[in-house]
Amino acid sequence: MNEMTPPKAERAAALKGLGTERKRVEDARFTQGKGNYVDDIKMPGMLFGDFVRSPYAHARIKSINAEKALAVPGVIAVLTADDLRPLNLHWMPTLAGDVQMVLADGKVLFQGQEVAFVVAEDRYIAADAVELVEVEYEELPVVVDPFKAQAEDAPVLREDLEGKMEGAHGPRRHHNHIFTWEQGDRDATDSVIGSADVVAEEMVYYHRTHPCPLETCGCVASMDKVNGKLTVWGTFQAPHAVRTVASLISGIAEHNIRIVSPDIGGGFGNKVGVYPGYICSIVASIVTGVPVKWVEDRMENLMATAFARDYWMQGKIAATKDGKITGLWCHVTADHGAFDACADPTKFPAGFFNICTGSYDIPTAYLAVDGVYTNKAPGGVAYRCSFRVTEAAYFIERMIEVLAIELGMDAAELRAKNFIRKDQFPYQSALGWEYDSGDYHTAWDKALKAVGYKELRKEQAERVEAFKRGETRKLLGIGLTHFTEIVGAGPVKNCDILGLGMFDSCEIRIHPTGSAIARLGTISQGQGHATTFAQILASEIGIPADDITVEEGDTDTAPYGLGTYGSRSTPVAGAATAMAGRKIRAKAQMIAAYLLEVHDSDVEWDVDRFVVKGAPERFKTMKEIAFAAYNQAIPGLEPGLEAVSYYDPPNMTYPFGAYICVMEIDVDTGEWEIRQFYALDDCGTRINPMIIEGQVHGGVTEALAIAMGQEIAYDDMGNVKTGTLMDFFIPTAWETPHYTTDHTVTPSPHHPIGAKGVGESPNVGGVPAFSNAVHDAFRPFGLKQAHMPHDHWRIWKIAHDLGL
Ligand code: PCD
Repeated sequence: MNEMTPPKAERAAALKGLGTERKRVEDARFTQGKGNYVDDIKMPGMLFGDFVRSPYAHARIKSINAEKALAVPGVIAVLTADDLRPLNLHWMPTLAGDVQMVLADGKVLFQGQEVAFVVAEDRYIAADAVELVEVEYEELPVVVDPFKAQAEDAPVLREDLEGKMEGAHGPRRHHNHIFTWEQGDRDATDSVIGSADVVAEEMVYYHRTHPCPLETCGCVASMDKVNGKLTVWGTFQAPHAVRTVASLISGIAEHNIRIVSPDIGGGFGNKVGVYPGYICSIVASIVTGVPVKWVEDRMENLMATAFARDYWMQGKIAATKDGKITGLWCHVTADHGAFDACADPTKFPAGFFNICTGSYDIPTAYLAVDGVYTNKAPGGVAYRCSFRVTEAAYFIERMIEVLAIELGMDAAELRAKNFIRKDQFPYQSALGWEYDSGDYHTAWDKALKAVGYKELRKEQAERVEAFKRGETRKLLGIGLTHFTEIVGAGPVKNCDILGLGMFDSCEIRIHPTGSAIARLGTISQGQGHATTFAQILASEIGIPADDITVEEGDTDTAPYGLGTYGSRSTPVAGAATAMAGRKIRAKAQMIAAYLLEVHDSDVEWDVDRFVVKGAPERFKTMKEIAFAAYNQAIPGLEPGLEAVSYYDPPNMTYPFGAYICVMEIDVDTGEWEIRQFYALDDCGTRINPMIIEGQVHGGVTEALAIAMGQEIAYDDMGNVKTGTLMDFFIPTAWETPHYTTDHTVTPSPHHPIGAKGVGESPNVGGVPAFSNAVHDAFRPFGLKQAHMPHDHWRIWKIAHDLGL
């Protein structure tokens, strides 16, 4: 190296690559109000659509009269199912292999269901006209309870399926039954449980909730009749999949459809599914020949688009007297609402719920999930969760607590006794997964030490005594959780959605002056991909992250990929980015060797350049190589420096974490206060520690919301009781506690840079940590199980029922 060459560390720091707390490049526009969201898109002559929605949860439609609405100046059209029928678009396929009404066809099945679509010159005219559409309903009996839905004499909800006893996931045994999904060994599990020293049994309910992103769902559809091209800007978490499905449904050739996801104000799984609003806007634009915008309001979002959870999980867990777990049995009753529109990979109708053996070495297990129709909104999305993983983590982390009570054992000790050991990885779970890597004991010990676990238990015991003596009315709960996530779907061999294989992609173009653009098949909704993917690349190709543009979300320019959800971007598209970077580097090596007049194998990589082995003063930087790639004739090599990688991951990644919540509870008012929240995450190699911390803060706050108050609740008539933000709990700075974050690093052995996902982990681990804290506070007084959300009233009720 010559004297002018800055030292390695300095050059590496200038790249702002892996492990750097690089500031988010997207924030310059977000903090200045310069983002470009769907509702910012305004086009000449653009029309607006708005829905007439059903006030009833179950009713027959006798008639729809749009005369008065059509008489309003500025109203262009009112679409009903009858208008869509000739196009065969009055029903649409769901992601789960079911079909769903686009507009009510003969009857409605949930409150808020789309009945008619009013198209008008502006949004306000459309909204006024919605009020004037006269719909005559005949009420039908309503079923909101998934157990009652399975009764012999329960009303038939899906008349379109009558007599169809074969569903998308096997046989249906009742008119409101969707599927049964079984995993594991039933007989062996029955026999282990039948002969165990100790068995704990519990019904664990994870209530219905909703992702509720800041920006609701919406789109602008624009059919250009001159060149035959349909462009749709929308809040899509998977733009390429939307394009393919739109092409298959509409018959428009795929190259004539362009799907663009502009900036997205939070997704959280809410923006994975396909909603009637998209179809109606597209049809309206094709018919009118002008762009049509549809953006739902907050109440529509909460009532009609993609709910999450609603799982009734019956469990049995068996152990020896000294606390070694021998078996796990689980039966889930899954309430899918009126249509099965669950967003899961095709072969997994209950998502990855079979990760429910958690972090524990459980030799024998059995799981059955029954999907059921009710008069509720469809959905079942992965709200900050890799397809039903939060339900699974909540289930096992509650079962462990219940078992600890049964055994009279400390719950931290019970966990440590049953963790999969470091030397057991890769670990084959009883329900079918191969965990890639983990070091649970190290994380657990670090967490317990960090919060001062032993002292906390002592304090808790003293508190109980003081309570009994009448000296305090506050209890102390210590909520423990050790979770294992499963993120990064693929592999294509077992993961697809509607037949589309779940790989992902990255395409890199190096410009002659040594800067670059990378395009990916994923789409950020706030995660900061433009920041972090440039960091992966900077470390791979030696070009500063600041000189790399990352672009996602436009199907005309980005390579095909399956999008962003299930924390799959880092495990899949992140891997593609590294692999494409390595292809760039391989070509750069040949160019450098040519320029340096040595053999390819005589140069070696050094941060941002190739140097001649043994002669460090002779080198070519990536900047020089990029220029030469375009401007110098190199024998045997094409000009240019570009690469693309389509990455099909060999396995998922298995991030994990140890979360501990210390909570004070006032038994007289049910109020809670979080004294301490400790979150240790292990997501393998960390790309940007600052972004990871932000992800953890956001995810734990959503977990706080879910565990402590957030809920989509229905009354017996099927009315949504929590359809506004007055009733649906969103934590503000006031309720949100201080979080302490921590980490260990156990790289994924199969990921090119060893990274696992992290975005969902805090939600997966957070919910059981909060809930277990509530349960733990009441454990000394005999509480075994109480349903979430633990709002003040429900907590007061626990205390009241225990006679406190
Ligand atoms: N990272 C790092 N490192 C590591 C990992 C990771 O750094 N190791 C980072 C990355 O790069 C990014 C983030 O972090 O940036 C995240 O990642 P991930 O985990 O891979 O994930 P993604 O795929 O990207 O994303 C997704 C997620 C989800 S799924 C959700 S729900 C949520 C989360 O993400 N969402 C959201 N987060 C968030 N954030 C925000 N801001 N927003 C939003 O929306 Mo689902 O399934 O959809 O339900």
